Formats: sequence, structure tokens, C-alpha cells
Amino acid sequence: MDRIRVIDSHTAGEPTRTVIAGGPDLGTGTLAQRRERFRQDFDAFRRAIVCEPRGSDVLVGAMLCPPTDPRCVAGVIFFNNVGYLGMCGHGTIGVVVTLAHLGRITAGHYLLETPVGVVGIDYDGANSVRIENVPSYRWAKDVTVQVPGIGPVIGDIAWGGNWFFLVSADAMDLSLAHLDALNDFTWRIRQALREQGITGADGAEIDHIELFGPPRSAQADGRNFVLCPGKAYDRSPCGTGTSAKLACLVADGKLRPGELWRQESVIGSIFRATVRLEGERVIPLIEGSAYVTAEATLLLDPRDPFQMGIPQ
Ligand code: PYC
Repeated sequence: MDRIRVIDSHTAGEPTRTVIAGGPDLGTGTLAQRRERFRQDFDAFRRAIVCEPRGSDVLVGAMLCPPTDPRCVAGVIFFNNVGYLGMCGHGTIGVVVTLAHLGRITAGHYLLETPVGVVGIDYDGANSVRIENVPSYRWAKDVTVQVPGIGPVIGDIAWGGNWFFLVSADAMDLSLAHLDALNDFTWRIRQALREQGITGADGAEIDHIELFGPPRSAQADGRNFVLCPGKAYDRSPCGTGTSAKLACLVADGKLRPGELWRQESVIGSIFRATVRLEGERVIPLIEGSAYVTAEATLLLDPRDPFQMGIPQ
């Protein structure tokens, strides 16, 4: 029987399961190389941790690894029900609160290594974390995709640690009451982008679709709905999605460095964000809170036909 120790948390409603012991040995090399080894040799482990029957489509996994950069407190590889992420904003906030829960960090400034770069962290010692994300940018503005059954949809392509297609949806109600319609609309966009070969830089697949519109709360500046790669919607305002949005706002001259942007999610949770400029580069700063929800030991029983999860 294999035993895997995990800590579960949620950030603004979106869950993260951090593997703290019992994970596969991913060897040495950069985090990007180790993520590739994870994908090639240990993909069943990913399914065992986040897919049913132990997990669910919405769960994001975080595998702690030794960092290559000695300045970093840890390395982390994020994964979900269908594969692997570059960065994960809500997941990073969850990992930080988890590291504190384990007594590995206290309030202060830290660095965390991910497959797409080093991110900065400011932790308040309780539940609040501010991330300094990887540089984010808009790759293309006003791109038209022909969506079967819907027609032309125009959006921006932006990088925030993952690739996003951002669509203005002022006429849609971004609320839980309309989840079926929001899921259907964004999933059709995702498929159409793939079929029409519309990608991010270097042909990268755009695997997150973000609708944005006016806020509900007086405490927010915008609301979003984000469809994640495995068809689950993000309960949080999505850290990498907020970063992509910030990059677009800066590119359009609608947000200045240091100005506050409060991003509301489809469930009403909020990240507070701003940007810093490093020359031409937009560095998003995203602040949110996470709470530990469980300490658990997962059991992988060799007699169980679904010990490694239900394949998707
Ligand atoms: O917060 O960056 C994020 C994220 C990506 C996918 C789910 N959450």
C-alpha cells in the first residue's frame, strides 16, 4: 500500500492539494525538465492525486520539489485533472499557507521556483499572500475565432503564467446561475481555437478561456469567469488569469503601475492586484487568502482497480 501525505487548502474557493511526502522522485534538472519527467513517467500519479475517486475535476495538485535556484524556499509543479500547468496563482497562495501550516515558513518574503520562472511571495503570517508573478504580456489583440453555433468571437491572447483567450462578455451574466451557458460558451471557444490553429507564442495551446465583465461587488473593478484546461471553472479569480488581464489593461493604457485592480470571481471572491514595470515587462502582484482544509494520507491500494484514478 503506497501512502501519500497531502495538505488540502482553498484559495478564494478554489482548492489545492499539496503533496508533501510520498511523491515520485523526479530527479534533477530544471523544474520544466522535471515537469516533463512527471508527464512522461509518472502521469498515473497525477491522476491518483487529483482525479476521481480521490479528487475531482476542480482540484489542482501541487508537487513540492527541491528548487534548483538556491534563493528559493521550494520548487513546485502544478497539475490538474488533464495535465500540467505553467504557474498557478491560487495554487501558489495555497502552497504558501500550506508551508506555513507545516512550520516551514513564517511571515516574510520568499521565492518559489516554478516550471515557468521564479515567483516572489510576501506572506503576512496568517492567511494572506501576495505573489509577484512571472512577467505577463498580451501576445495578440482583437483576434477573431469563428465559433461553430455561435459565430465570430473576438478576444485577446495573453500570457500570465498560462495562456489565456480573454473575451469581453458585458452582455453575459457571469454568475453561478448561468454556469451551464458559461461552460458551454467557453468550451466551444476553446475547441474552435484549437481547430483553427490559433495559439500563443511558439504554437502553445491556449488552454484557459477568460470571460470578463463588470463587477457585482462595490469592492471590485471587474468580474471574470475562467474555464480551466480540464473543463472545470475556476472558483477563484484565477491568479494567472488576473495577470493576463492586467497585462491587457496595461497594454490598452487602462491601468498604470501601482494602481489597484480588484478582480472578482464568478463566486464573488476577490484578488487585489497591481502591476510593477521592469522596463517593458509587466510584473503582476496578486494578493489573496488561503485556508488549510485537510491534512490527509492518501492510500494507494494495489487491489483497487481505480487506485490510480479514473482515466479521463
Ligand atoms: O489561479 O492561476 C490560477 C489558476 C490556474 C488554474 C486554476 N487556477
